[in-house]
Amino acid sequence: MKDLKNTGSLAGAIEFHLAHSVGKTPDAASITDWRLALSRAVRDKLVTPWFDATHRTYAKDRKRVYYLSMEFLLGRILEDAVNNLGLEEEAKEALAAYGVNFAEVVNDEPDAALGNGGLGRLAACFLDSLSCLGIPAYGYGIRYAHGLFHQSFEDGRQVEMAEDWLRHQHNWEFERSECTYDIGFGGQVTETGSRAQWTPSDVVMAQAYDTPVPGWQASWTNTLRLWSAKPKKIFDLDPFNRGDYMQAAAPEVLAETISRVLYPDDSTEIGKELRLKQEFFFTSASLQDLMRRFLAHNGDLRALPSKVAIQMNDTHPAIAGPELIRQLTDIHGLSFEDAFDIAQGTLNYTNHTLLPEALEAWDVGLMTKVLPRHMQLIERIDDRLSRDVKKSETGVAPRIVDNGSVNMGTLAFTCARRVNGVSALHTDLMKQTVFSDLHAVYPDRILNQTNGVTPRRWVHGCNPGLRTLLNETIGTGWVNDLEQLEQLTPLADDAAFRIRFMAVKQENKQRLVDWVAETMGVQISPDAMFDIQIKRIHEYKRQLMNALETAALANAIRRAPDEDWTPRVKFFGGKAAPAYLDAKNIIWLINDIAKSVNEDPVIGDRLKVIYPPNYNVSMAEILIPAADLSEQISTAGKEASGTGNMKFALNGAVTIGTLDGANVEIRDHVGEDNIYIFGMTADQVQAARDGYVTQAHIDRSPVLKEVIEQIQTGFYSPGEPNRHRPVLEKLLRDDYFMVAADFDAYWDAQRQVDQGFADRDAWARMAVLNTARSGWFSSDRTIKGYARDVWGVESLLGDTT
Ligand code: H2P
Repeated sequence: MKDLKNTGSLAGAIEFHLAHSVGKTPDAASITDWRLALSRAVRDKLVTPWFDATHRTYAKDRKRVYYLSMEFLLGRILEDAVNNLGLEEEAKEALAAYGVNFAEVVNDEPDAALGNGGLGRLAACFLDSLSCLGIPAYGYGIRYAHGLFHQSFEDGRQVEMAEDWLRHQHNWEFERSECTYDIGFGGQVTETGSRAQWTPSDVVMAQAYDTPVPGWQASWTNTLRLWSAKPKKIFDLDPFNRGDYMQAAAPEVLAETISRVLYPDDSTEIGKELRLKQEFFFTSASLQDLMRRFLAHNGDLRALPSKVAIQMNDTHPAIAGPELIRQLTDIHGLSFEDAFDIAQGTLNYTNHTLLPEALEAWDVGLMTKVLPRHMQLIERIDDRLSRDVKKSETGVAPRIVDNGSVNMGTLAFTCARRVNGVSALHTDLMKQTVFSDLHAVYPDRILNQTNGVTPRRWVHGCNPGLRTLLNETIGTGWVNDLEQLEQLTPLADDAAFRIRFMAVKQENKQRLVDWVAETMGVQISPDAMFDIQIKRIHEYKRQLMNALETAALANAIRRAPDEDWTPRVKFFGGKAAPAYLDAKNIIWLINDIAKSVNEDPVIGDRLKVIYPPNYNVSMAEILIPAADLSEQISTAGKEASGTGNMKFALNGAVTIGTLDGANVEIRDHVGEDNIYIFGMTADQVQAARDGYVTQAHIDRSPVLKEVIEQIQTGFYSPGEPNRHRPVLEKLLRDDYFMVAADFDAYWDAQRQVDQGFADRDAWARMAVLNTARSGWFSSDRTIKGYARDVWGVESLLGDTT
């Protein structure tokens, strides 16, 4: 194939694009202009490997993976692409020739925040690993015009504003105006002969936008295809000519609403109908697209499972079951039974949480109104499930349609060949709790694939100091073979290496100190322990417990300031879903505690609390490399896996955590002497539910009691003692996540951490061992597991025949 590689210098390409794509001369160019020019120049370099990968997949007629996800939390793209292509030095030099700073240019890029948290970020890590491993794959999702909201604090309270990542040209994507599919809603179903015909009442168009996803050194490049909603008819000329511009624009506005915003997780007040439409919109477009690709080379629909593996990332695309069956029956004329078998052989489902509120259930009335044909098919799938239940003789019959709702978890499970959890503990709990009935019917279906994170972004990209140290110590192979980090294990006992390792940590801490000074105007000491909890704000993640412990520590310091305290800076970062009031109240309390602690001259540098607003991927890239202590303190049994926990350990932070999610596996890998585990296990949490009385736990803990009383009497909200009453009332009435029960164990573990950190040498050893033994948590390992156990696909890397 013709080499389209932009083989000229990067500098030349940047100049070219500055002139020809951006329309600027260097003297007039802003940082954003330089960014757009650099992005184009880098994107050019991706085109040849991208075409190559596509052609090789077609030529070999290989099985492809389709990862359907409502969320892809990509963060910034430019720096990652520059790193993956090995262009960092060249880019720096090219820009420096114009007096332009590379870091400033890459930091100008807005985050692509098309996700809420771990689920969306996992999808982004998976895209990276799929490309690095040379597995033919597409990510399919929604091109939201507005990603996760922008968070600011006003007097300590979260304020949300629409995010606007597409304000400037988005230079990574290729718009595919020719690639569109009709997506119907509502309407009627009629029967002609044995075939059903769905005539929707509303139709919008899904239009594709493609972003190439380069693997390490661009050896393979896959595609992220995001769908944007467009009207079938642009606007109504009649009302326009009458001067009724609003009515003229109505069809456009209505259609585009579908891909306008990313819904925040755990939001209870969402526009339910719109959310369901979003889910169907991208699922149907993706299935139509992959069927077109399949049919271009295959005449026999029965071959679909051998050529296509579809992953449903959570229940959000669970409508894929009925939609694929609809396409196979109503469009391609197969019988329901055949269509079901083909769909089920093709689809797989990942469960990411057992929290009941996150397992979607749609009202039957709403489903019937929005997707009448699908509702019919769901009933038939439910019958099929009942038949399988009878055959399996388990006696318990889970239903998809139950109590007037369509249970999407049960639907996804029934339609899937494989169902996986995201950590060993979570997968066990799936079998024992939420999916126990289905597991009894389909005992071979559930398997585990513990999450992972990409080392390209989460070490190589975000931690240049560690990258250099690793390259110098064990060579560069670790970047796409992370278990090579194990070679560091003996070096934990090498004093000289420990000093170098901690020097990198210190540099990263200094970088964070500077960032905090610059963005928040607060001075902190890089010699303090940096203790970090960053993630969505949710009661089960127990930021509240951390906040209460912070207040308790402040009390202890105030009482005895001259004691030998281990100085700490506690960082919090995270957003609460706008409708999740309890979580927003926790944010308010944290900010009030922060204010009181930070202003107290008696406490001084012994304790500081930093909560930078608008936590996102880019912020995580500054915080994680600088962490000494990683807070993973969820109620055991509630955090399905976690991925932040892995990023911290990889970057040499020591974890304080419960035996929850992947913390269990982190402990197994790093060794129990190199992690601080505390609190109840998942079984103990269950056992403690009966007769649980919050007040009894508080009464038993003078430390906690004091803090609760302070909050009650307005210590943290002078002049307004009732401000934080809702948090306390909730805690006292319904401490479902057992903050009070675990508090003392947490407090004790934190005091051990204080002692541990005071012995800097011993701490350094733990830090090195955390990095050395976290190689298993690469998403490359996870994706290899999916490829082998779930999808049955192979890498095409190295296969040049
Ligand atoms: C969720 C789970 C995490 C898990 C992640 C990816 C939904 O993410 O809660 O435990 O690691 O999916 O599987 P999060 O809470 O971070 O939004």
